[in-house]
Amino acid sequence: MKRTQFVIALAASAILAGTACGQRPAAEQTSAADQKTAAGQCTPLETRAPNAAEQKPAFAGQTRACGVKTTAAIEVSVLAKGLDRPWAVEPLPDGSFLVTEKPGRMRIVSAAGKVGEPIEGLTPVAQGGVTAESGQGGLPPITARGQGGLLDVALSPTFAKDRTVFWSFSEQREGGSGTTVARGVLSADGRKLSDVRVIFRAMPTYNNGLHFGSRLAFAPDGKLFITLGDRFDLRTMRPLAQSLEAHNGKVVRINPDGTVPTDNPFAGKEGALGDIWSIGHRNIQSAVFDDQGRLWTVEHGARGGDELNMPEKGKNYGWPVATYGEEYSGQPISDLTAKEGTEQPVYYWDPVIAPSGMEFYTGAAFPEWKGNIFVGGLASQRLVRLVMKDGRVAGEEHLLTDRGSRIRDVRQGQDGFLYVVTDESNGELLRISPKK
Ligand SMILES: [Ca+2]
Repeated sequence: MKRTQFVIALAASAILAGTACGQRPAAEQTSAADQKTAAGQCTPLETRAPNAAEQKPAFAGQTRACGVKTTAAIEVSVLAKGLDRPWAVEPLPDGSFLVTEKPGRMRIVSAAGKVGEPIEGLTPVAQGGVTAESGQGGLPPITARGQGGLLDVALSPTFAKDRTVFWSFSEQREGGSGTTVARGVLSADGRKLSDVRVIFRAMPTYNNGLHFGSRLAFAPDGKLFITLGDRFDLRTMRPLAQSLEAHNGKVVRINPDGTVPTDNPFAGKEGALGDIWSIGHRNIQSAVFDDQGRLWTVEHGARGGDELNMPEKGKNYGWPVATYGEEYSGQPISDLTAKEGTEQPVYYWDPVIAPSGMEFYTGAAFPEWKGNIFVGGLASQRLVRLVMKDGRVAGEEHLLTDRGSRIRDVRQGQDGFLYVVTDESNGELLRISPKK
């Protein structure tokens, strides 16, 4: 959008909003919100009582940030519908979108919103917990059970040259399932994947349909980060989030060919999986790199305790030994919200947003959003906008609250608009653009 058009939109929104501060330019608006945070004088967006009322943040601004408001007028349009539980949307260089559907299909949605046929060559879908035979080319089947299915998709950083895509799924295995990542080459016409091969398998295999993770994010240097869940079960699986011998509750870092980078924190260490980057996570379905090359993640808490983290090499993010929130039963998870040797979240939510999908905004369409983080909300049925300042959350806004849709993923298109998919059986691909 040209600057003059933006100013007109801004002025229009100010009139519509009718607020005293609505007439100030966007940049000034953001700094005003920041000043309020610094002075501790603001109205937090969250006004409901926390589940774990006795827990206190470790520092000011770690939860319940100031409510902020986008000044530009926003237009939300339904680009496509009829998608079956879409889990990921990934903008392609030609303006179209790769979309995954949890039951086991990947499709291309054109820039105009036309939903394409399922792409051929993906792994077959196993039915209802039955161990299925390996599919075409000996590839493992996807199990679409519970939270499992076909999950994230990411383009190779060199997609323009090699047309390689990466995707995560819950794999049907002997004795259960586990998160697996595969790669393949998308044909020029976008109809078929070839040269498909598995590059990562989260272990151990476990027989349930819960907490698979699993976002894929490429670092600026081309390393692939995979975020994983703890597989939920309190006695058998959850404690493994602290173990270096299991992938439960980890962020993993690998080369795009599946090999382990030699500079990983536990590479070559006895009794540790060399692909582990960080430990002590619950279930991460949101991950993105910012413009400084830093990884950000948001993980699901239980009842309270969704967390924004910036996972660093070899560090421990606490789950389940030190954490905010409480069990779904109301019982404590841990007596501790902080413990030596574990990292504090940058920010946490109680009550939760139920996070899935994440984007770091760099576009020109909404200048006031530059450097903001967007997170999808499932149970909360909203798109969460976080204004960041010096590595902390300085303001929070909730968008799309009037639609009643579970937001599964959010990505920025090359046009600087945001694209969102909703987790519904008649799922939508939404476009968020400045109002003309
Ligand atoms: Ca944590």
